[in-house]
Amino acid sequence: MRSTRMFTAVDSHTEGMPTRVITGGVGVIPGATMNEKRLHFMEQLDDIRLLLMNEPRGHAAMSGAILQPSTRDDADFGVVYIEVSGCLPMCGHGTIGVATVLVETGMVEVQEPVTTIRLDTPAGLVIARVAVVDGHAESVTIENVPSYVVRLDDTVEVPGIGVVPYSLAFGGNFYAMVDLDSVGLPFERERQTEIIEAGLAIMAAINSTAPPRHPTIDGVDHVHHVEFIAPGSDAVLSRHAMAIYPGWFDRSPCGTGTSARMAELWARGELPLGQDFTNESFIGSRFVGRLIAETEVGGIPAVIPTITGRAWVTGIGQYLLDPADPFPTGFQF
Ligand code: PYC
Repeated sequence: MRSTRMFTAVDSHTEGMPTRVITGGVGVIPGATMNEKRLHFMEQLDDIRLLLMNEPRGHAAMSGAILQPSTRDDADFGVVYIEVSGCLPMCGHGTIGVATVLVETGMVEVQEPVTTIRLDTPAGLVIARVAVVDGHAESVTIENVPSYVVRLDDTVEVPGIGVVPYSLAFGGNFYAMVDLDSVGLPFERERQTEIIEAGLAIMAAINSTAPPRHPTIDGVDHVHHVEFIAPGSDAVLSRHAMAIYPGWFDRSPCGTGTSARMAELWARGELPLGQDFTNESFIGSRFVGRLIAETEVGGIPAVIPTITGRAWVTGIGQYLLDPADPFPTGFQF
């Protein structure tokens, strides 16, 4: 067996969505902050993401997280999120996966009933509180970065669809929230191809006419997620199909998307602080969110969300690159 690269990983899934936690093989990514590391990785080391996320080692909806030393004194680990579409500033299901893996593998000192892990993410400090019973990570509550609304009840002209009403919010990534009814599609997995096509068209239309820009995080300046809200959803229980660039659905209820949705409901006066909000994914798995504080981001009113979900370890792997492999960066099919 020959290999020019070897990465060690602990694979997990969070409410159905994979997180491949890379524990070795990348080295320390240059950068004074985790966002600088993310930007450096995207520019100089993206081949690693492609190798680990694309087929044949990954698949079209693959997602992961690279562990790094923290760049801040108040955090235990740093994280660079990777997925098929690039490097996210923050990923909720991925953070729940990372915290579960750190506890289950003993990479942190485990305390019962709660192990607190402070994570340095490109979007800011995220605190994970892991509920531990008999050494097992039962669930994880993450305290996310400040989330805020960019626009409420705007419209965008989408080629092939027409005028689409949407709201836009940030919860670690930017999310366009669109009622599925408004694009004439039912909340049915059989219609996933049409839903994805509508999502990609809406992202492209917003990005070409009115792209958002985070006021304090460099390089966070586009929409790659459309949260299609199912009929009957409200500020207590919401169901959605999360369409993600370049063409896949989140299997989990999407932690950063749930945060953006709670920021939207709060801005509408429908979700007060301290009230549970259940968000259900396209496969029926659930996160429970809650807003715990008001704050601001670059002068914009914002809220601090928490998200609770579960993750499970699915495997431990070593991913290799044979020098003769004809697909050193994998491929998408
Ligand atoms: O859980 O935040 C999330 C997420 C983002 C993309 C896929 N999952």
